[in-house]
Amino acid sequence: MSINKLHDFSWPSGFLWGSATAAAQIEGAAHLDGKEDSIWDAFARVPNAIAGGDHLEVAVDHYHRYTEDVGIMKNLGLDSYRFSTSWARVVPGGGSVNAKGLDFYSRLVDELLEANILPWLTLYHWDLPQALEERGGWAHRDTAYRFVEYAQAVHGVLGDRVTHWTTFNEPLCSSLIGYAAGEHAPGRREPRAALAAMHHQHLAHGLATSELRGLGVEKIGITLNLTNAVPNDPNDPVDLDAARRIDALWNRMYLDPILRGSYPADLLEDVKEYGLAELIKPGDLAAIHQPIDFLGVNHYHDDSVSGHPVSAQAAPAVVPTNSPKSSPFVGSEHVSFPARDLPLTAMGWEVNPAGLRTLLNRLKADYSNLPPLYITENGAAYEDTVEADGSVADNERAAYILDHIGAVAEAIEDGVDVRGYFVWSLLDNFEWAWGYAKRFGIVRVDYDTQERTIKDSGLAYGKLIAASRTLA
Ligand code: GBH
Repeated sequence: MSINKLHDFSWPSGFLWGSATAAAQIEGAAHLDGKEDSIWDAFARVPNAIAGGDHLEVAVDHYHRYTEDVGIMKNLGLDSYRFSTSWARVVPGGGSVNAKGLDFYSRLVDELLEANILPWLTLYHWDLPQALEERGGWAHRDTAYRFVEYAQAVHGVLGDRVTHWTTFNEPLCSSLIGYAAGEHAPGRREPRAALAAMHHQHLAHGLATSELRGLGVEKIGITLNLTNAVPNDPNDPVDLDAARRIDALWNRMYLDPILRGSYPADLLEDVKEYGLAELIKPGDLAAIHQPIDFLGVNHYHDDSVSGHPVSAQAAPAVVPTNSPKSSPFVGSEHVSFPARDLPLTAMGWEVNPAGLRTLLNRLKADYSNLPPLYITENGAAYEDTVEADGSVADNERAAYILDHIGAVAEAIEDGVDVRGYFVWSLLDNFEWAWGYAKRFGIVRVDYDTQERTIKDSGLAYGKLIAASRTLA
């Protein structure tokens, strides 16, 4: 969609323009005011776990600069800000509540409301208290019950002001990449534990959703990262089977229990040797299958999938440093991801905005009870250069964002109920296993001075938001 057409597009009324971050990636203050280690603080101390030996101790110092950051959001014209609370700040040892930690979020929420920006809160964006990992982490069923207590604690302080609650961000990553591939915290390489983590996060989502609902929360949902798994050769049954497996593992393993109350039968078959079926206790699926008010969709790229080995072409890399590598593709370890003729971002991810339109239409077609959708993350890493005048001419990122927003507009024209778009990310930040080496921000952060500069992509996004308002 051309930029003119995009600026003239009439967005559904109330469409939310936002930007997203996550606690561990921006806050810093990793051991201040009672906060203790999360699994990411501990993981950062494992040699070679994180590129450049980077850690989360200071990050982009949002803990001390949140007032300035909210000012930037206001400048950009954002309707909403998606952030997460840190469990290790709120319930540091996994047991008693840290009032000082909660107070930070209380001040942040006040600042947002003052600026007329809707707080969009996520409870779990990957930073489990290390104390709970030491008791088994997500592989241990008990962690699901601890999560409900944590949700209650956050609600106790923010429930009077926060209306939009998300239980989990991308459980795929915090189960398969953290517990099977070992590329994310806690760095375990145990496929059985990864499926247990996945199931227990599902359970935690369901239990916390009913709990929060009972406490009177207005809107509750979950954010999933969804990726089209495209068969490399659509006429090759081996590739078709590989794409089906990856679709099951990446998309349907999350969508189906939440929206249909069951795991896909083909997935249960694919992962049979890893004991998922044996973990499911009577009542679990009913507990997971709670009505939700929205589904958050994080989308970055598609992948071409093959069942044949592809030499010299590894699986989409999460991090280059941590070897030996173990597979996140539990039960489908043989799959490969052949490169296609598409431009790539600095993460090596394909740029293909049409994939987002396809994905949104697929959700509508496949799930009859689909709640309203919000794009809760979409964005790109590029190697930015700072111009002599201090500006950042990140034209590729600007194009990536506008083209994907265009794909959302087309999906809306197709009849898909999409109600908001949050760009990832507001600020350059700690990109997990890549440390500070990859920049996703629409605002540049100078990591020496912590100075913030709105990049050209941020200016273009702000313009689009302003244009959508003059039409409304
Ligand atoms: C998001 O996840 C995160 O929510 C955010 O914190 C992060 O900073 C941002 O995106 C940018 O990375 O081959 O099975 O290992 C990233 C989305 C989904 C991309 C999983 C890599 C690899 C799947 N990721 N994908 S696998």
